[in-house]
Amino acid sequence: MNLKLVSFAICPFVQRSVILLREKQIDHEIEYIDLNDPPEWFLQLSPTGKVPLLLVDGATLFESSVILAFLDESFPPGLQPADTLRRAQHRAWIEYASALLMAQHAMATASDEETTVEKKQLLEEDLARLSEPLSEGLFTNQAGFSLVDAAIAPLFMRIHYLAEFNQQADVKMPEPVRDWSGRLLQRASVQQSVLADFADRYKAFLVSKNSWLCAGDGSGN
Ligand SMILES: N[C@@H](CCC(=O)N[C@@H](CS)C(=O)NCC(=O)O)C(=O)O
Repeated sequence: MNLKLVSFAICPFVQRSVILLREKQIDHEIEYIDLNDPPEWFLQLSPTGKVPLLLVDGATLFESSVILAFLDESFPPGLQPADTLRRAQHRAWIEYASALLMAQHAMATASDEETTVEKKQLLEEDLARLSEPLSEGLFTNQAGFSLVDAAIAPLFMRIHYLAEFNQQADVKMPEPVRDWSGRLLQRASVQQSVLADFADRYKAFLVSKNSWLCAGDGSGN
């Protein structure tokens, strides 16, 4: 199978696929595009105008959660639960992780202090909801890594870097969620899922969006 992932260097949704490709050691190519000036061929292929796209022997797949499931099902052993209810629950929490990514993006790109504080609080409330399913072991499987892990790790990475850029961005997480984040950020597939200069690129992106947290001297003031 010939696989080409169409990427934007700091996109968390693309990063999910890269994590899984690395976790499963699947051969693939990556093509980076500039989302500010997307090439015509990309606009022709992507119905939503968004990355990731996975080109599979020339056919086009879009939506990161669909790409994750496709890769998992095509390259055994599978990481999804065999039980249909549990499998559906994993899918549901992957959707939830997408909403969390949007909430974190809203906080990171807020252009004033008041909005930043408000968005941070919303993100913290949403993160707290992960505690219960996590403590019940919903996301664990025999392989020690699930598609929920792949879907949420990019969120934890952005939360981590944003707090490094500005300590006012330090997001409160219940202990089980913080532990989960720590475990995932240690994982080789996660660490190797971004370019070496990811932190610089992420910060430059936020500055370009007029982020209050990344303004000026980096102190947020
Ligand atoms: N629901 C999509 C979201 C993907 C997404 O939002 N990608 C962003 C980059 S991180 C994008 O391509 N944005 C371009 C645009 O909205 O025009 C998925 O999970 O694949």
